[in-house]
Amino acid sequence: MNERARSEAVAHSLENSAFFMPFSANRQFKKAPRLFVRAEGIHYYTPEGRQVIDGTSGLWCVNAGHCRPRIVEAVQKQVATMDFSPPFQMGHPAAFEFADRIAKLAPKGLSRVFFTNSGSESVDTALKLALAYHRVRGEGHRMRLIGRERGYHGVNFGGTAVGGISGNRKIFGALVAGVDHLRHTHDLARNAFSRGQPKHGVELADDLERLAQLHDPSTIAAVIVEPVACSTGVLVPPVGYLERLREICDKHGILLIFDEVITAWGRLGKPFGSQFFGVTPDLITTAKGITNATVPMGAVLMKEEIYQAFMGGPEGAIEMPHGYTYSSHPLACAAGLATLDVYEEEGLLTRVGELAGYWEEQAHKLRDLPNVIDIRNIGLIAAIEFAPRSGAPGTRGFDAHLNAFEKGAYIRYTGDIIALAPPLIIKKAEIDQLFAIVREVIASLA
Ligand code: PXG
Ligand code: PLP
Repeated sequence: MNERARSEAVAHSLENSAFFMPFSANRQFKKAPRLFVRAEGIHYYTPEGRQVIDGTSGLWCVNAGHCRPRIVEAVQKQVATMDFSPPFQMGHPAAFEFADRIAKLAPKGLSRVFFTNSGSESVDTALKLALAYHRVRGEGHRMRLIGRERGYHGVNFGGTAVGGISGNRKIFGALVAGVDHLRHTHDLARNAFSRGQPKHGVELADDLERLAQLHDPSTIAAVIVEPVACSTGVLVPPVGYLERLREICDKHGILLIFDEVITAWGRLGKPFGSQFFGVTPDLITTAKGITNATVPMGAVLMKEEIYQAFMGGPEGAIEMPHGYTYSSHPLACAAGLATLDVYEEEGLLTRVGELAGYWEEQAHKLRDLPNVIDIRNIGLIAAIEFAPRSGAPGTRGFDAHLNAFEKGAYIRYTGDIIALAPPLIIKKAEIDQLFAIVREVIASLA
């Protein structure tokens, strides 16, 4: 069967498939599917055997590259030894070992780790921990949660509520009571084509002070932000912004949560983004690269004081009535431990420090292309924003995504923004290849 006939056969067979695809245009996709069947290193392979560069590390998660033998073998060994072990009132050694190794990499003071299975679960877990922490300390009046416009905190109820991407919220009703949002930090007029952190916008952090005064600071439990807001199209925090949020939180006894589902695990050249920015939150949510995405897993890291606040009751009492059937799943812990081995042996948690300058140079070379209204970058992340087509916003982004796939690169898009974040093992020559494809794609976009 030739390539075209095979694609048509696949397309035909998917058109009535039972699979309700997440965050996808189901009908459009099922008519013209884009499938991957194999992955290795920085590449995916289609059913026809075509090689496609993974320009976004899957969904910002395969930081060490695909199908790393060490991780594959660790998972294979674990699944044949103990497939599952109950996490409530029972344990298995790898869970303790993995938590301890994560805590060693974490910003100083964030010494305790709660396991979940995804970023969304990490976010809802962190929000519940924040509310419960205040409550056990006698500050149960702190019930409000503050997110930020254009923030993405996953899809569970808490995360949807504090999230600030309108399209992800508006059809789901009233969500969670007592939530408000800071203004976002996107400012093309002042900051277009910034390299790294934009210069303007520190004052946007004062929006937290405004909300604190509006609601009374003593009603606010926590503020959650992504250090770099990635899903919405890569909004890098203005210089001084995260520091100012930290100060305002300290002033009012508000917990600061950094959602590091994407910014952890070397993406910015440090184990955690908070270490890159030099601002330490009270809780960190993470997932994705924690297991190199081989097995789903997430985690919430917290300051010692938060953990200790729950340890005051009778010793036989369950301190935290929260957890998932699959919290600290043995396969996830095996994958996670092997992932940390790979990260450490290959220096991947700091490699981006050396690569980021080259990455930035190559990204900003696209500036001369038509319709490009902004390029922004930090660590091994870049976004290119296009002017919307008149009357058809979002179509340039989608066309870029499709066209790139045809030309041999998988890249994410949101609206008229494309986002690049390849595996941290990428070589300079491969960065050149990726940008060469992206250049051709943008040049061909009407
Ligand atoms: N918080 C942040 C900051 C995220 O980026 C989540 C929470 C939710 O994680 P889970 O594992 O429940 O999906 C995320 C996830 C994209 C894209 O292309 C980004 C995410 C997921 C899917 C696609 O921008 N981020
Ligand atoms: N719903 C029901 C009926 C359950 O029994 C459970 C777990 O026992 C859950 C939901 C939660 O599932 P999970 O722990 O996988 O998040």
